[in-house]
Amino acid sequence: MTEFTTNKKVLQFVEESAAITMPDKIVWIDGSEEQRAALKAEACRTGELIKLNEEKLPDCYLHRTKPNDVARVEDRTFICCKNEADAMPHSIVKWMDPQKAYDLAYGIAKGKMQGKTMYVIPYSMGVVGSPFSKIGIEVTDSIYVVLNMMIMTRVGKMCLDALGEDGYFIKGFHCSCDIDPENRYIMHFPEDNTIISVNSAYGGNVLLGKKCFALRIATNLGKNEGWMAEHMLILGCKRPQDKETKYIAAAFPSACGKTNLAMLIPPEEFRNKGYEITCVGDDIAWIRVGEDGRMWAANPENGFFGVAPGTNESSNFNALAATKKGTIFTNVAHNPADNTVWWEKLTKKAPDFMYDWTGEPWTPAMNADGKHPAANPNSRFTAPAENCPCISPEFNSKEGVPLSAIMFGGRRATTTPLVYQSRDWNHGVFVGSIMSSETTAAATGAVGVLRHDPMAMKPFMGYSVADYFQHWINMGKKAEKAPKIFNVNWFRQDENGNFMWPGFGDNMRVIDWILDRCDDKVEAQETAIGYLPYAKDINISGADIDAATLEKLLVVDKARWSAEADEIEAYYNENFGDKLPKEIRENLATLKANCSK
Ligand code: OXD
Ligand code: MN
Repeated sequence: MTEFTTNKKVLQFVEESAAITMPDKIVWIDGSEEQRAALKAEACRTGELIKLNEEKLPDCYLHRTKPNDVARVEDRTFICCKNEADAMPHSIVKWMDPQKAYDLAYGIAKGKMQGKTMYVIPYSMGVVGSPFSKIGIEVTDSIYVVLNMMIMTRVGKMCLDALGEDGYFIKGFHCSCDIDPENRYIMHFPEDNTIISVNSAYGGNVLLGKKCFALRIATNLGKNEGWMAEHMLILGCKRPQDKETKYIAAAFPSACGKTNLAMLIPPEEFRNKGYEITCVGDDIAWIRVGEDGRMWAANPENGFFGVAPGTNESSNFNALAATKKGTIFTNVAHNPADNTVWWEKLTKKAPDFMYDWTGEPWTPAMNADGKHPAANPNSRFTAPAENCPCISPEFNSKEGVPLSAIMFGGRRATTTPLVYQSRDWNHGVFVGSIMSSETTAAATGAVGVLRHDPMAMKPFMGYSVADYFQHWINMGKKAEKAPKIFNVNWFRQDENGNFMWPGFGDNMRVIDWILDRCDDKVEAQETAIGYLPYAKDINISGADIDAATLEKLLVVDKARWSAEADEIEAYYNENFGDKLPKEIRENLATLKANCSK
């Protein structure tokens, strides 16, 4: 029994978890600073965390995972519902019978917390008391998980109070076990609102509020309750010509610059005119249709679990600033000279001597061939959102923010132009469904391989992808003033493999066109794939790009698109067959017809 709650289902979940894992003791996380300080001290004592330079990085810590446990494991991620057809077709996550899954996972976790403490974390995704908020209870044997959850979510007794005697919650069961990659499982039971994670300690697999709850379980909740859970950043854009801040949600695959876009600093010319970007979220958006017919979005998280390599003063000043206090760094390099951290591209020159992400001595010469970076390519920072200098004043809004536009974008060296607008909502859903992108280090497996990633949700959809497309179509019908849908590609390359678009802050120039389109303030050219800007309407003054290159970025090559359409058709047929919504198939037919004209 505990003084924390009388909710019988919570108590039962905790008791049952303890009966399986047999911890020496159970500690409830109350969200207090005292408890947090004690946990940090204990983790430093055991070596789970290394305390960093208090003057340069106050209240910051370094953590190293096992080398076999540095990314999400998509091929070991399961949706476990009774009827396989409810989860499938799913192009990446697998299905398992729920009873088989419970037996397997609980068998693996049996007795594995002996000699350890089981922590019980009550947390909320979303501002407690808002219509978006959903409560979770995660049990874990890892202090690292507790401390990360305290940054990434809203943790404490208020979550139990919000649940009351009988409210429903998402059960999260995490047991580090032996960090055995052969017995690593990330399992989701949407019918029981349960998540199980065994044999991992890497964030994306164990901070169960994030991908597991806020995306895979939440997509199911959204389908049943009529809202959407998406892998999207949310940004606010203030422009001198607009009366109000406009909001955009944007979906990109992992490690494709969502955090950078969400915290963008506009180019000087724009800043001088009064343009400003504020960040509501960098990874996940929960979206509901408001009474006014607009779509309203909220970020269910409370912190940033960002990719460290590549983050620096110029690529993302705001993210770097957010990591300067109260941050946990995972798998970055340790600079013993001043007890700080380092990762590739943090500074132009690497320090002369460091410990790499595995804790081994490292010098820049060891990485002459680029194969031995000091920081793991998927190393991360977990930083409180409130640290971010450009955090939106609406970050804690209970209603969320109204969306003017939705953007999709992948990493495409060819074919996809800098930006285009869909003809209507259903065409926009089609545009999201055909997203493909080159793979990154955020998941295990080869990097740089082009793969389909519909809505950047391929690894995160909690049910059949075809049903998920249908849900998008239904949501468009429900929202009388649905946002306009766009596709962007910052990653187009020239014949020599150089990026053609400067990206980062200059993406403001594209956002500006997008918002003008939302207000019908600028004409566009109708092409085979949708509406494209006239080059004159993208303001490139002061940018490191010439007019000829911009023209090239706005070309729609019908031959390439025709080949792309054939490939999309084959992908649809192979993966979704008859389950593909007719609206999507119709848009494919239009694309094919347009390309052959
Ligand atoms: C993330 C991811 O950590 O997408 O956000 O992998
Ligand atoms: Mn992500």
